[in-house]
Amino acid sequence: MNQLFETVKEKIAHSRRITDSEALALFASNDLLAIGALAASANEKKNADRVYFNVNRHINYTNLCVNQCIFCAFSKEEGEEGGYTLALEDIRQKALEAVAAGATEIHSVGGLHPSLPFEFYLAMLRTIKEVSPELHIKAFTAVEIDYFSRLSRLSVTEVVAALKEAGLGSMPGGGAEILGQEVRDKICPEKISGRRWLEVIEEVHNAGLRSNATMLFGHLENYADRVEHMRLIRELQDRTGGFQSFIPLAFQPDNTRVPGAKGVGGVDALKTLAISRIYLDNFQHIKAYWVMLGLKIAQTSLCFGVNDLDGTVIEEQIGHDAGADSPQVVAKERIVNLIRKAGKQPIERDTLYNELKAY
Ligand code: V47
Ligand code: SF4
Repeated sequence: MNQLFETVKEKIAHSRRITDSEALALFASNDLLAIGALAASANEKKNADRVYFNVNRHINYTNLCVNQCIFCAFSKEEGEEGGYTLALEDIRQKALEAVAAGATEIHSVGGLHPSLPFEFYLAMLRTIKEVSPELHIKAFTAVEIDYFSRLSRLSVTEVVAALKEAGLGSMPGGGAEILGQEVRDKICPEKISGRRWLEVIEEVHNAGLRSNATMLFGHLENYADRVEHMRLIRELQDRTGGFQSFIPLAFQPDNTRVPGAKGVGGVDALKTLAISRIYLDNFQHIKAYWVMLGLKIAQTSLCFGVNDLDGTVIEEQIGHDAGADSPQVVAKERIVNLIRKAGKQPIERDTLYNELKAY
C-alpha cells in the first residue's frame, strides 16, 4: 500500500483528521477500491452496519425564482410557461397524502418567489401542522432564510424564531452548491455568497435548529474546490455541531445552461462520497441521495462509507427536471431490500435520527 493510504488508514484508526492535501491526493488517486475500503472503515467505527432511511414526501411549493442559477432546470421566471405556485389547499392535500403513505417528514423547499409575503411561509407550516402535528417539517435552505429576512426586514434569528413557532422542525442542506466564490460567480451569480450561506447556517444552529449540508458536484468545479467546500463545512461543524448529515449531490445536466455539462459517472460519485466520509470526521451521517445518484450507485455507496439513503421521497422535482432517471418514489420495502442486499441493517429513522424501527 502506498504511503498516502497508510497515513490515512493510521489516521482513521486513531480518530485523527486528514488534511486538505491528503484529501486532494485521494481525489487524484484512481484506486477507488482502496479509497472505498478506508471510507468503509471510517463509517464502520461510527455506525457499524446500520443504514438509515425515512419515509418522507417532498413539497416544492413554487418553482418561480428571482435567481437564475445556470445548473437549475427547476426554476421559472414569473409569466413563463410551466411556472407554478401551490395554494395552501394544495399543500394541505399533499400533507394528507403524506400522512396516508406513513410519512414522518415533509421536505419542503422552493424558488425565491418574486412576490409572496413572509406570512405565506408561516401559513404553509401551520397548514402542514394542522394536518398532523407529528409530521416533522424539514424546510427552507439558507438561501430562502436569507431571502425571508430581507423580505420581512427581520433578522435571521427573528425569521428562524417565527418559522419555528409556526412548526419548522429542521432545515435541509441545499443552496450550498460549491461554497468557493469563484465557482459561485460562474454557476449562481445572484445567489447569496458562500460566506453568507455559512453565516446563516451558523445562526440557524445557534437558534437550536439542526440542518444538513450539501455539495453540488460534477459541473464547473475542480477537486480543490470540493476540498475547500468540505473544509468550510468541517470548520462550521466544529463550531456548532448542528449538522446532521452531509449530502454530495451529483449534478444532473439536462435542461441546464452549464457549458459542456456531462453529468457524473459512477467512479466520481463513489469516490466523492467516500472521501467526504473520510474527510468529515465530525459528521455522523453521509447521505447518498438516490434521486441524483440512481438507485444502483446509491446502494453500492453503502460499501463506500455511506450510511443513509434519504427516504421514499415522493414527487421530487429539482433533479427530475434536470433529467434524473431515478423513479419518482421508492417504496419503503424496496429501500429495505436494497440495504439488506448490501449486507447492512436497515433502520427506519425520523428526521432527527431517532430510530423508529430496525428491520
Ligand atoms: O440546492 C439544483 C441541487 C438542491 C440541480 O438536506 C441540483 O436532506 C443536481 O438540497 N442537478 C436541493 N442537483 C436539494 C437538496 C436536498 C436533497 C435531498 C435531501 C436534502 C437534505 C437536501 O438541489 C439545490 C441544488 O444544489 N440542484 N439543480 C441539478 N441540475
Ligand atoms: Fe432559484 Fe434555487 Fe434554482 Fe437557483 S437553484 S434558480 S435559487 S430554485
